[in-house]
Amino acid sequence: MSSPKWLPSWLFYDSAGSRLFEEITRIPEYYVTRTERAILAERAGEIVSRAAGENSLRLVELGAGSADKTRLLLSAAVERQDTVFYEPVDVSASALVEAQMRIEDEIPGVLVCPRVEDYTHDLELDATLPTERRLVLYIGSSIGNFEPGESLMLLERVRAALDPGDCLLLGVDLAKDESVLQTAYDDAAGVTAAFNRNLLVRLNRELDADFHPETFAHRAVWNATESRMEMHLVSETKQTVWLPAIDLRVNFEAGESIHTENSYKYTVESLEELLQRGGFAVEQTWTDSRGWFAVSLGMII
Ligand code: AVJ
Repeated sequence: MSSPKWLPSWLFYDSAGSRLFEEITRIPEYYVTRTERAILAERAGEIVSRAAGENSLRLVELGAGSADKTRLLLSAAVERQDTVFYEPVDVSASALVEAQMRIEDEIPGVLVCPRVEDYTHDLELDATLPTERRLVLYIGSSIGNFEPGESLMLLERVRAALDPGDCLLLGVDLAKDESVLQTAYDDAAGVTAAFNRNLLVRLNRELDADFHPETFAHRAVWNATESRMEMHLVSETKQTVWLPAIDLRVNFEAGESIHTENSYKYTVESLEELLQRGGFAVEQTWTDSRGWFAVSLGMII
């Protein structure tokens, strides 16, 4: 048993967890989604024409479409060209089918070509025409869940699947006042706490475990040294949990935590440095008026 205890944050996203995250994006304290959306609403045309240059654009998204944020970019692309190919890449076939139906229905001119693939392990894209460029979207601060070394590897892998002239649009949350971060990850309505505890509910269901989720307190902590928000589940009592499906007994001291998530916060400088180290030339970075979120366009030279 590792100490301190931890669980990987991808475990959050079973169907209940995905629904809870959708709910988080709408709570008043969670500024992340609406701040990025505001940047894209203002800048979509600029981003798309910057990425396209004189060429036509094919959009690729890592993840099955961040709903209305992706729509802003697709709509901007459809205004420049008759047909826009959109390739969402996701491990979940059902999420891809849903994205395909929604987008083809809502934005005439977009043709969706879904790819069931784990982009954290390998990425293979359709070949492009000589007059076509790719714009890969990795938005929503999804990269924030990766350790710095993993983020770099991910960008290098994306880069390897691209050709000169292709672009990556990377959206990251920026470091800011601790109290803003704190309330964003520990909201008054307790939605984030439910999202965090849902991990234990999932282990109960899928591994027959006997966690009592209500005996684990939700904690959101700003780690300034690492520039990341952390989420923890803290056992309020000394207890033992049994996970029969994997034949494991786990002891908790009162006050002992399970580290469930890191959400890295960048600066414009650290974002641009990451892109450059990943092999992209930074074309431009856009932020909102408060400087809370940044979207940066990198190009393969
Ligand atoms: C989906 C990874 C961008 O880090 O802000 C929301 C997940 N965790 N509230 C984030 C999350 C707690 C979210 N990301």
